[in-house]
Amino acid sequence: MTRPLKTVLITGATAGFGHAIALRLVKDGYRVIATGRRQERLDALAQEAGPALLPVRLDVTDLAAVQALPASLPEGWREVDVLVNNAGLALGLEKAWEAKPSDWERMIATNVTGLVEITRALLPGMVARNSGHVISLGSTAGTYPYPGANVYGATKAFVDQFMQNLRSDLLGKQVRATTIAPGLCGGSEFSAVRLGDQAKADAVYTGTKPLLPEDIAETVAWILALPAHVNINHVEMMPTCQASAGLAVDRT
Ligand code: NDP
Ligand code: 8X3
Repeated sequence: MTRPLKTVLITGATAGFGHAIALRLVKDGYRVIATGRRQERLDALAQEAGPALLPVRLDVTDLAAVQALPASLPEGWREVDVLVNNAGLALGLEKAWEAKPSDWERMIATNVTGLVEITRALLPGMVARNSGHVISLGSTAGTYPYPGANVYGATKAFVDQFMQNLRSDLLGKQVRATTIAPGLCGGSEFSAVRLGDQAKADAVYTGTKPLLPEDIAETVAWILALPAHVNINHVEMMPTCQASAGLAVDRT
């Protein structure tokens, strides 16, 4: 018999998608463990969401803290049914030979190592209970290359392949695995973090009608609400104003 999915842990719930997912899932009746590095943001979210949300400070690149997390959760919150691997970032848009090695290292540490380590920390409990769901944020950048996406896009391709491989490992278990791969999405801190400049970040969305964090939250809510025998493997979503626009040719 499968238990109802109840407790959701979200990484990177202090802004953007994670924040919207946390509020949406509390509204839908889940209990949410909201994590991120900025304590004041976690406190504000807890205030807004009420007692169904537990704020827990967590840097996913702090591997000791990630490994200690399941046992450090308060009584009654330790059985995490759903993990939403959302924490992640892009840094810079420079060509590969101009990019900062420290930016590459931070993207890999967060988007790849942090994601696999927290999955590794929470998956054994799901498998032991034979019930659970891991949802990870990939990106269209993991499928469609573009100039300056070098390591960021590669980390998101990793996420998608890791999740597909999890599905293979989980065959025969009642534990689901899903990647959500959005394209252009505004209303979050993503571009400000990437470009380090709010005006440049705002310009990314000028003249567009991008996806919004609430659209991602709606997708997560839909995936979780599906019957237990349905596994959504991969969702790619773009705003209507975005599409793949063909290969480029150098004619110089
Ligand atoms: P935001 O920058 O708005 O939010 C990122 C979140 O990740 C913040 O809550 C931040 O919190 C958290 N975070 C960053 N580093 C760490 C860390 N080391 N440990 C814990 N938390 C961390 O971005 P979005 O909401 O837009 O992006 C969310 C995810 O979706 C990312 O994985 C991103 O790559 C992906 N994505 C975004 C798209 C977009 O266009 N916006 C499109 C496709 C995918 P804090 O700083 O408090 O730790
Ligand atoms: C975010 C979408 O196109 O900026 O992952 O890489 S994009």
